[in-house]
Amino acid sequence: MEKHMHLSKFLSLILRHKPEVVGINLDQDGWCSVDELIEAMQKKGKEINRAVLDEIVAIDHKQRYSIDDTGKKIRANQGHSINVNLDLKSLVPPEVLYHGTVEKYLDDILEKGLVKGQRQYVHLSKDLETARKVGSRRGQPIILKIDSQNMYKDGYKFYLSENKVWLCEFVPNQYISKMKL
Ligand code: HQG
Repeated sequence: MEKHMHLSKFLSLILRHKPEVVGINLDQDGWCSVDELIEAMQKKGKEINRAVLDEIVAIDHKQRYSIDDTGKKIRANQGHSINVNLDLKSLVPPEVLYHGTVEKYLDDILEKGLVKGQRQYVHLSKDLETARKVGSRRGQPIILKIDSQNMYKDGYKFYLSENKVWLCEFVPNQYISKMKL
């Protein structure tokens, strides 16, 4: 198990979904004060301090969090369900991107396209292995190949998060194909 996994999951909940669980607010760009966050987590009985928080941010294998240049603010790099402005620039995507999911969603996805659901964006990856891991969170993974080159040519926007997750608003079904594994 990853070091501090329980704390890191709680941090994701606060910084992406429900800051209210510890009674704090995020600003419109998703940042909050590191000191306030630590104090609020401590009040909820969590054993956290600045050194532990810095370690969580540093060792996170997906680099889920950023601390700003002043060292005083922290935010999640992607994955939000609350509306925050990450100020992402639209970029030219790789020719192909991948999305990992599971069988039970497949018919819906092939009919309606990939939708963002609770989150702010649909999450895509440049490599197959990441997509496989994302799908595996829910069971036997299914990998979808996204024709991002043609999507981009057709005017769809793609963004790259600080931690290198490709994001878009929606993937229409004509750009999606199921990979034979
Ligand atoms: C599915 C984790 C039915 C979609 C991961 C997925 C990722 C549809 C689920 C990040 C659908 C949404 C995001 C449709 C999409 N009908 N199901 N039309 N369109 N779906 O968790 O991509 O560890 O919001 O296939 O590693 O699984 O949290 O998205 O199964 O990077 O940092 O609806 O979360 O990162 O699930 O995962 P999610 P995701 P962290």
